[in-house]
Amino acid sequence: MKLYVSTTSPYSRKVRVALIELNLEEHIEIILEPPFNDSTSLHNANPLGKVPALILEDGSSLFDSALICRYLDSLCTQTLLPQPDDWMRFRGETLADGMTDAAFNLVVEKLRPDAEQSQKWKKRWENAIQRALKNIEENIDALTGVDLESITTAVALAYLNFRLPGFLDDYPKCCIWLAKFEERVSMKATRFGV
Ligand SMILES: N[C@@H](CCC(=O)N[C@@H](CS)C(=O)NCC(=O)O)C(=O)O
Repeated sequence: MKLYVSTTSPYSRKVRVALIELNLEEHIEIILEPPFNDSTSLHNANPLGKVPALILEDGSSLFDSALICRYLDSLCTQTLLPQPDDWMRFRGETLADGMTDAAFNLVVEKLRPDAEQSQKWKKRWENAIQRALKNIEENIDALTGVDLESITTAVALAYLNFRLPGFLDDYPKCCIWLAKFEERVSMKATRFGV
């Protein structure tokens, strides 16, 4: 299998961390494919033109980090998924993914020329990040295992530190929790931009 990724993409990192935690690294070739290069191979793998995208052995493809993680998980005896009815764990993963969406939108907006940036949307995404962080901070003591919720949360917090430093300053429990999670081999091996 082949996995198209970008080294600065939080969604790519989520899948790469999951890959390592599932001990599947040897079965997957990582291909660096910055999405804004608009390569035909990425477009063939993912019509949406986004990373990550996974090419399966039969040449078909899957995309969207959450779906790819679930597919990879299905190949293993161990699992990163919560019990099917553990809705609060799924909620946690969704919250972290949504915070990453807001952060990514904000980062991309800030890359535009100053005069073209929307102050309204920037404020909206900043507010969403702040509310999500408050919620994560309140619940982070329950995040003790290694699963898709904790992986997604760790990558989302690390992405804020990478692209939007300062956001975590008011969330000490998140900082302590992230520092501990970042000691994992899977996090060290997938640092942003490397
Ligand atoms: N929901 C998707 C989001 C993927 C995504 O937005 N990836 C970004 C890189 S971080 C991308 O490829 N963007 C290119 C674009 O928006 O055209 C996922 O979880 O995989």
